[in-house]
Amino acid sequence: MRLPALALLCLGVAACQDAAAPSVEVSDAVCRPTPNGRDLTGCYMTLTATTDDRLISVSTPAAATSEIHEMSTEGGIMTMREMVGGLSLPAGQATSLQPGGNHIMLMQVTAPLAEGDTVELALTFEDTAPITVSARVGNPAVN
Ligand SMILES: [Cu+2]
Repeated sequence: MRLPALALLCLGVAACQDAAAPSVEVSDAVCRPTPNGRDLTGCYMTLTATTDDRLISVSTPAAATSEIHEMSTEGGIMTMREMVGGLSLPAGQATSLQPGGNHIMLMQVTAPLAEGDTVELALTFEDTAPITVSARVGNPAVN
């Protein structure tokens, strides 16, 4: 008669372990089109991690180089630069990459990106297993 209780206990533990595995939810992934022969563009998305994590790097077949950029103001001029150590993702908090702020920069884009295209972005995190997201090409929603 003890077997059913034991089986239930095991199920309970398995469920707990699944829930505890670090994961990141990605939504609203979008890359801007590359008109006029430009070979660089910005991508944006919202990331929510279940545990404190960091977005370490991004890669895509659509561009030779991808970097995580932050905006900063130096001498009154807005510039962007690669984020040292990646993007911090506090647990349970939606972290947005958006126009005018942090973004993913694709450089040396291999082919022009037009509205309606899709860009595969491979995201690497400190703790969470790598995730590939399909970003639509279009204009990001402005908040
Ligand atoms: Cu940039």
